[in-house]
Amino acid sequence: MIYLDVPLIQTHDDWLSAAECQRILSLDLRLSEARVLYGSHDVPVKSNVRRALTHRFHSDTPKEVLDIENRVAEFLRVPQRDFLEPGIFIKYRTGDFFKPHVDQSSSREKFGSVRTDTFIVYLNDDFEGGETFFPNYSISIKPKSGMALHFKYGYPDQRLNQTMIHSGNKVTAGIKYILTFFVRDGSFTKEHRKQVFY
Ligand SMILES: O=C(O)CCC(=O)C(=O)O
Repeated sequence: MIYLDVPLIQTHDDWLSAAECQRILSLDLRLSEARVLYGSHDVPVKSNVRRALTHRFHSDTPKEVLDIENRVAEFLRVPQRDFLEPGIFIKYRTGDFFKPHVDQSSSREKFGSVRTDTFIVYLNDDFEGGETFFPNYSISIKPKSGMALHFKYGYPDQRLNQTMIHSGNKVTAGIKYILTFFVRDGSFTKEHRKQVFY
């Protein structure tokens, strides 16, 4: 369903099957408290902007997740496979949240590229709260198991991109699980991977 054309906000029902969601949820992943990059030196800090547990896939990416990464890259027609950052698994416990923020990274100098698109796959929906909300457009996406959310902010007009503020609303009961992918406008190398925190 297209919620907005420009900047694009679109969902795709049943992007993953129930069995695929289950397979990801049953992976034995090492999770850590989410951090964010802060300040002009991109220092990783625990932040009151978000509370969640995350796992960023690196060289140990299980085949199930690699398959999904490849599908995301094909689906979004990224010009090169490494324009897609490796996936991030996010677990929001009851009370966890991601306050309004933008996903663009300010680090073109550090990474040689910036993010242009976000692709979120909701892995379950047996919880309350946890909507993805775009306050500037009053668009609220209610997670559905297997559904993907794609939104863009790689337009030439930076003011337009800045309107793509969004939040992961507080989970008020149960646990929410998602996979998040970011597309960049250039290669994201193994060296870059070591420098990101999420
Ligand atoms: O959890 C959500 O619904 C949103 C996640 C998010 O904002 C992000 O990963 O940038």
